[in-house]
Amino acid sequence: LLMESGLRQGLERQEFELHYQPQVSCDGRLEGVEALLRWRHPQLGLVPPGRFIPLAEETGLIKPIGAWVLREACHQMVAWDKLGFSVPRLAVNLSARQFEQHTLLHEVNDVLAVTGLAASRLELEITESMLMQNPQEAVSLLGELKALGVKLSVDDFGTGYSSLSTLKRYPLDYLKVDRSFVEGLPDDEDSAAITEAIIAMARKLKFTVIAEGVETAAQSAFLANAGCAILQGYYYSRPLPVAELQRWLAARQ
Ligand code: G
Ligand code: G
Ligand code: MN
Ligand code: NA
Repeated sequence: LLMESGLRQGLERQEFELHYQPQVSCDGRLEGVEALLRWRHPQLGLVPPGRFIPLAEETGLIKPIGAWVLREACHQMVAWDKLGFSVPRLAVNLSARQFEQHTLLHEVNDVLAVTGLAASRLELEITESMLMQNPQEAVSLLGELKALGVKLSVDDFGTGYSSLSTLKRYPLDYLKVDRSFVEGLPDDEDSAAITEAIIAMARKLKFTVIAEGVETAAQSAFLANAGCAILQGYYYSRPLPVAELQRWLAARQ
């Protein structure tokens, strides 16, 4: 149903849109937003990324789509600045195919130059598997991205096979604890032990820890107490379209 030609047309017809999910510090300040891609299909309605990103990866269409995401989200940040909304940081997910490309460096450099967004306000999210596929390439690409001044984070941490000591070889700033650990908090003893251990070790290794999938006050309290710096999840807000995020921001100011 979701064919390659549909994806290509979707891009041409501007059917893609970004939703933004807030990330907050333990004391309730807005730390940033994560941009999350959706496809507003004329027949199917709002299609989540899990339904089309695999095909976009396979066909290579993720390259133009990913480039659009980066440009759109950085332009949005500057638009919020002008409107007086203070969104400190923007996180953008990268796909494996984008990460293979050397053009990524130029795309990031260009979008920062064109928009004037401070590099330190842009965070690029990569996954463990992207690091492990080609460790040498990853080290050099991440080093070059880091030299631009952008922040780097590892998404879905704990679901892959990398250890914190392996991650320390890369110039990463943030570590996002996967929501599968957060899900069981605070009652599941294994989830609690693993989450506490990850946070404690990550902190000693100077990563800033972000917890994903925080859905309850009890999870939030547990994570704050364990030393997690930044929280993201439905408890604070679902990913929101621009207008709704602006209402969310206005209500807090
Ligand atoms: O928003 P949702 O939970 O449905 O996202 C599902 C997955 O899609 C997540 O793993 C997320 O990282 C990924 N994703 C969301 N937006 C983007 C994007 O712009 N680019 C890439 N490559 N992945 C994305
Ligand atoms: O892989 P990545 O971390 O980029 O995926 C983010 C995805 O997680 C988004 O699709 C978003 O919709 C989803 N998400 C965000 N917060 C929550 C939450 O509190 N609970 C659940 N179940 N999913 C969430
Ligand atoms: Mn992510
Ligand atoms: Na994640």
